[in-house]
Amino acid sequence: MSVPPILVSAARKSWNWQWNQLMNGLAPCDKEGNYCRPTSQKLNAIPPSKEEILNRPKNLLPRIIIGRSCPWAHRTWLLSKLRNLESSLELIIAKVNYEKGLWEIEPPWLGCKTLIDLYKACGTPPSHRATVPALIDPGKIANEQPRLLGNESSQLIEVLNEWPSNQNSLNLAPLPLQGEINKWQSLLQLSVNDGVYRCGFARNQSSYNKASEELFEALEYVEKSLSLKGPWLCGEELTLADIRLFPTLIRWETVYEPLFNCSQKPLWLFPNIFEWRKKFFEMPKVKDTCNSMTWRQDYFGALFPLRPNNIVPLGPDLTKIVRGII
Ligand SMILES: N[C@@H](CCC(=O)N[C@@H](CS)C(=O)NCC(=O)O)C(=O)O
Repeated sequence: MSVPPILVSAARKSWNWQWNQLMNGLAPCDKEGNYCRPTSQKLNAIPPSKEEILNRPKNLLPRIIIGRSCPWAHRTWLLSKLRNLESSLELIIAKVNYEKGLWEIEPPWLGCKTLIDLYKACGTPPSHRATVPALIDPGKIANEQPRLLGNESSQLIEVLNEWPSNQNSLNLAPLPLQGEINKWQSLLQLSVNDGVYRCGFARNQSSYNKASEELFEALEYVEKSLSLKGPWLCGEELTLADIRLFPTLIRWETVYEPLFNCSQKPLWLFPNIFEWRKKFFEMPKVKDTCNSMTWRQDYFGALFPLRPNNIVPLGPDLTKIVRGII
């Protein structure tokens, strides 16, 4: 027996109302329905000096707190791997608790089991969102009040690019390329990195269309630029510009295309971008930071209003996706 039209229409209206309530909490928007990412407060804490960091015992080293699925945190993880910071920066991988909607820390660090508790322990104001990535200095002696040194990934990767290491480390922002790196940052941050979220969290067709057009226009620009001057965004050298783009594009087929509707044109139809992504993925240590099953579980699990049936789609592993053999 089919459902009477009046019931369908009532269910639609009621579902739509509930959906908007849930989305108001998850993803604030302007009056046209465009997603507006809450701004992070810039922090101006000064990190300990290079000498001090290299002389600290392991348990008092600053920590970078990340979540595997978070693309913003992924940038900082890549920096710590590519610059061999393992001996001067400790890593904590927080896990999403889907039910409570918060990041958990296991085993607890500085007596804190959640990221929000850690932020509080650092004395951050209650209005501050507890997000990953977060760079925290436990202090140079035990039981000192820890300090949140930063939690804005764009800024943090610049800090980590200068972070001391006892091995020879890459410089991913050489002086002559800094202007170009900054230009890429302005283009990519809004249209691509945040652009995928603006597609996924759009409240109506026109806000989605706008975000999708801007996203694919920016990708066309990246494609053209790589064809004229590759293999990296700024030419011959891998830079922070590539680091900022990779976490978004490596999640494409796994999350952003199916869940955020980034489907205007498949990524494999951008051959230069596809090749760039494969080259990046195949660099030593990069694969260790990529786990597509965790990404699917976290995004599809945590973003309940976008996929209320809780089904996590299956799919091929990343090694096949990046090589285009799917
Ligand atoms: N501006 C931040 C954004 C970080 C961010 O939004 N992180 C998300 C995970 S992908 C988060 O921790 N959200 C938790 C929350 O908003 O409560 C950055 O670029 O570092």
